[in-house]
Amino acid sequence: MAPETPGRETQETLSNLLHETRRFAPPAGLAASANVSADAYEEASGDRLGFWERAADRLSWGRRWDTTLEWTPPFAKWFLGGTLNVAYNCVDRHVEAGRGDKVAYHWEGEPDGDTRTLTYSDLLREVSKAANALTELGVGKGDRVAIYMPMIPELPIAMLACARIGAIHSVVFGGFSASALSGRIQDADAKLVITADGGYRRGAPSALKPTVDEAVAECPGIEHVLVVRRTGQDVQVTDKDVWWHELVDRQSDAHEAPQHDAEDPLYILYTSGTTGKPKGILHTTGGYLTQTSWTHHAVFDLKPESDVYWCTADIGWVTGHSYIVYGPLTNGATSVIYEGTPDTPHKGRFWEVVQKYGVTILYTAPTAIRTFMKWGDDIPAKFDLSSLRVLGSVGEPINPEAYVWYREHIGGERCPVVDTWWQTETGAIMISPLPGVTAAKPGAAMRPLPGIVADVVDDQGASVPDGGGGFLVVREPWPSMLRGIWGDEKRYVDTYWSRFDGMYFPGDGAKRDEDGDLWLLGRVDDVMLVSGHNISTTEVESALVSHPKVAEAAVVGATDPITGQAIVAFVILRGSAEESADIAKELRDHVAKALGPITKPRQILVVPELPKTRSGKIMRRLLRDVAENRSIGDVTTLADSSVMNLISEKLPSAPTED
Ligand code: 6R9
Repeated sequence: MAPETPGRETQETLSNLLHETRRFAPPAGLAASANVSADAYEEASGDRLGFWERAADRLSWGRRWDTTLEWTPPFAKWFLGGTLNVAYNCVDRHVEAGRGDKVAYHWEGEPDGDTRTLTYSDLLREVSKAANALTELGVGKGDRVAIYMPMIPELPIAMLACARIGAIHSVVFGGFSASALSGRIQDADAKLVITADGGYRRGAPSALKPTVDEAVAECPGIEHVLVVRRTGQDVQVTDKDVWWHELVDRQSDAHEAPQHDAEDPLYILYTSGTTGKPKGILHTTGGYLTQTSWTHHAVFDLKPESDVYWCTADIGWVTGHSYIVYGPLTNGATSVIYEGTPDTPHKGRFWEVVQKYGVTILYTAPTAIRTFMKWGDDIPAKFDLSSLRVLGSVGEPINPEAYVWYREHIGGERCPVVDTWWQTETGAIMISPLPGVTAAKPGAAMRPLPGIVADVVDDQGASVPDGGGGFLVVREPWPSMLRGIWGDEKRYVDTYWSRFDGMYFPGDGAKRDEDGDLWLLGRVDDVMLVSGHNISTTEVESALVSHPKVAEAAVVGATDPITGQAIVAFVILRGSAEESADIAKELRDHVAKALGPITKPRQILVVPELPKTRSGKIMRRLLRDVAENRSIGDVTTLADSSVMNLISEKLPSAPTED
């Protein structure tokens, strides 16, 4: 998500307040056998393009490229003249190499006992049949296919079938409304929708097909709707509908994977941003696959023979695209896919899945980690988590306390935690520790990966010195970068490339500490201006979360007659903590002690929940509306809209600074 208006024009630098001294060196065994060692940084800084060429050579190419990078700012083309097939790289080549019996996906449905196992041979058969079915439906290279599905194996199969024939998929998260779906279908001008009757969510079947019917009624360009039968719910069958089991199951399981150009489109994925129409982020094949594959190998230290890898994201978000589907499959990984929510049928479900499959690498989001903290340490303690060896985090800044909790209660203090910064737009991980190399600091994404040139700059675009804060930028093109916004070149240039000359601006604030390590400080649109100081939401939230009674916190700046903006904090207490009368004072003093008196919140509200997007990011914009007593703005991207009522009710009674 990048901002529509790039930050506050008067912004100087972000204050650098948080001091964290804990360090966690890589475990010796992991360091000794790590896929990537410290040399990679030097190798890449000496010859960046050569480094990415070697990463691209980890893939199978039909024809090797002629030109590694053609850079006409801000338009990049990577591996020009090269041809490949993404699905071949993800599936066929492992089968051809004799690894057909290896498990690609252990799929765990939400209802107890509902599981499926797909080997690479199974996947090849299913993807080939689906590719033949798409062809029969008249879908060809360059056509757009909207995919609106629950987390079932047919979802990655549908994506890979599109990739195989060169059709461009646009996955729309299965929780979105009919109008969100029809808007995305129309923007991409898709001709086919792939969906299911429904999926399971919180213990009950939840219908998808009626939403698709409603959306498709607004989309005359849709020729067919291909429907997987998952829940067996009654569906209204229209003349555009085709059942997956009737069409796909009778197809031949032989399909020759054609070669596509390295710059042919692979997918569009819509991000909502803060305002306005969602942006259709466009990714292409060669560069995208190179970087998702290499980063998955490097950042998670994936050993395909022995690891069981689980990324808990929904495939409807970029994390699922890059780190459930494309990255892991190119590397021949064995992955877990879980259909449901972490609390169904009980709050230990994730740990039960880790124990059942012997998960060795777990990749999840800070919002989930903070929820587990809130539920209590005793829940993961009931399960055997000793198989785990690497833990990852993505989606938001991870508060140091949440990081330490994750390391201790999930990782048994033996697993490195990699905090990975990236975006839908960047396609793959950009800034992260390497688990066998980096002595990581809790809460820091540390360094740009080898081959990535990122920096922190001030308002004028000059690098800030060590110890300073400012805007995160990327100075050089990278292989998996977005190639544009579907149908809107101007918006691509305006949104990402106009704030700083010649640099990509992701919309995030960051600081570089005295050692030169990077800390992400949240969206610059959320930065608070208190008595002339730019204060990051992340730092104040992390200070709150470092209090033993707090599990989650969100802070916003509210207009204040004296200080310009004042800090208003919304906190969720840990399971074991009681809400006492003087909790607000206790927390205010705690923040002042951690970060300095200027960051002392004016108000602290204890709330049962925080407003989050459907991908789990806190929506501070809505909290600002509450804090400034405005009517609450657009809530359509909110996961649970009733949360706002619970929060608004709290405000009038909240004590202010005495
Ligand atoms: C992968 C993904 C991108 C935005 C990004 C930033 C935030 C993601 C983060 C992080 C701090 C991390 N973000 N990872 N902030 N530390 N490790 O989440 O993509 O949904 O497009 O969101 O998420 O603000 O700009 P996307």
